[in-house]
Amino acid sequence: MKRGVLLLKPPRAVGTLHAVTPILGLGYLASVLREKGYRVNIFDGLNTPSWEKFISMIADYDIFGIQVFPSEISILKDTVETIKERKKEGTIIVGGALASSFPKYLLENMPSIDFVVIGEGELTISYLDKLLNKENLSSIPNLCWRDGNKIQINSREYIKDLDEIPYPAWDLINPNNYPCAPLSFSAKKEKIAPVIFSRGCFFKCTFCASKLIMGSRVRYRSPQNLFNEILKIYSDFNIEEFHFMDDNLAFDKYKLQEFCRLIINKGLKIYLNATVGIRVETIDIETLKLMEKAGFYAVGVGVESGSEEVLKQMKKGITLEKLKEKIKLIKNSTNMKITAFFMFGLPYEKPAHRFQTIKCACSLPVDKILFSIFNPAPGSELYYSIFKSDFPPKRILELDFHTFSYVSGFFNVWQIRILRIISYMIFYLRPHILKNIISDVRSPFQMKMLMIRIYKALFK
Ligand code: B12
Ligand code: SF4
Repeated sequence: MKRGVLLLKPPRAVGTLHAVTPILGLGYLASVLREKGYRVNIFDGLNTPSWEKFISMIADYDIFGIQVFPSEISILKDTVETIKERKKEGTIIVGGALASSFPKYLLENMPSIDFVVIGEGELTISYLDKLLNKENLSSIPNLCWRDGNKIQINSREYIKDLDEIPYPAWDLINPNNYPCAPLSFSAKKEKIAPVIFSRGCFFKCTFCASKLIMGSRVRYRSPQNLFNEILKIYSDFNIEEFHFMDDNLAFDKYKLQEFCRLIINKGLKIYLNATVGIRVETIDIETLKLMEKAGFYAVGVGVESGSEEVLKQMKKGITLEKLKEKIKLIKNSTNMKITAFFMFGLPYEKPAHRFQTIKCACSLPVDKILFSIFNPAPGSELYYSIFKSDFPPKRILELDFHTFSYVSGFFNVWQIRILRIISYMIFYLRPHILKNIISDVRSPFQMKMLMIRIYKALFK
């Protein structure tokens, strides 16, 4: 057995984030490392928000792989310092959304970090032996490292055949050890497992930086590969509900249909949720009917704005008319619950556009709406146009993705807050919508998460 690796997400109090679900990315990396003979463990600081517990684990490991999100710069600093104080000779590798956006910044400003990995980590981590021996580092894909005084950023590669990577180490991210706090808030079952069918997104929305991690070429696993994984989780862990983390699950409707047919033919009784969202242009009645028959009970749709002009400016790649038509199609041909996602405070948005958005949100035949506050995601087109030469911005440590870190010229913070509260009230204070939300609460923990979401929606 080789040296021990601890993969971790820094500890964070419940309530600082709106969802706590098995940490899929680290699950994938753990499997690859196991195949290479390493002893691996995962500490998910979102599920176990305890610094004491994290500190007590450090001594048992030599290599630390940390996942960080865009707003976690200061928590990352505390985490790497905590590790280095207790394990001087330990190797620290950082990956995830923040690492993919600011590799150079992290290596320049945090000397305790040994390596940064951009994009998908499986490829890089499979060379861990070489990496630890500092052997031909320039040949390791997606690796960022220090070469004397220079920072080297190796070429980026994406996994070509997703069926070649092993399933996540589900025993280390066992869904039974997680509370019922999915991204979508609601679930049919107490325990859910996140799964991902495709990686990458081909669209170019100006506010989004997803391609920095998974690239712009959409790659799917084979439907059989996904189906087998679901069967395994179902039989090994007794999990009957699966939430899709794909940026665009329906990009290839034929793959989605094939997966649905596998479930239907097997007669598997499971619940499925396209929680992150589907692009609706590919969706037709046949696909929708198959989805519902296979167990999909909810889908998310990114509408973003009620203004045709704003949709065009944000390069959404679809018209409002088409979005409305497809949402109606979902509503009229299935019983699936629909959540529509909107954005508040985009730089293009003038006061009239905001009112169009509120009007549109309240007129759509959907069950839930979510108004995200626009924050310039590091790496997105808007991020570069807003911060221009100041990159990464001096304010990087202040970038907080839960409150406003950027306010466009047309609204001040209070105007956006009040408009958001009013919009939520208009939408949610309708008896049939309220009844739906209340019936989704299945446990005291879920009630707590609902309260956190309401608090954030109103005051953050
Ligand atoms: C689930 C999810 C969450 C969950 C995470 C729960 C969890 N336990 O993982 C929650 C709700 C917490 C969350 C929050 C946010 N999220 Co989020 N989230 C996702 C989502 C939908 C799926 C993540 C996932 O499981 N992917 C599948 C796995 C396989 O990929 P992965 O996690 O990225 O891991 C791979 C690589 O990143 C890398 N990697 C990851 N960690 C490590 C560690 C090491 C050591 C190494 C070497 C490699 C490595 O290798 C992994 C395997 O390939 C993605 C979209 C997507 N499709 O990925 C968005 C996404 C990651 N989120 C995003 C954003 C913007 C946010 C928020 C800022 C949103 C907000 N306004 O609140 C917050 C961040 C809060 C914060 N703390 O900063 C963006 C990031 C964009 C960017 N580049 O900045 C994404 C890409 C969505 C998008 N389309 O824009 N999110
Ligand atoms: S918002 Fe969705 S569709 Fe647009 S680029 Fe990002 S992942 Fe793709």
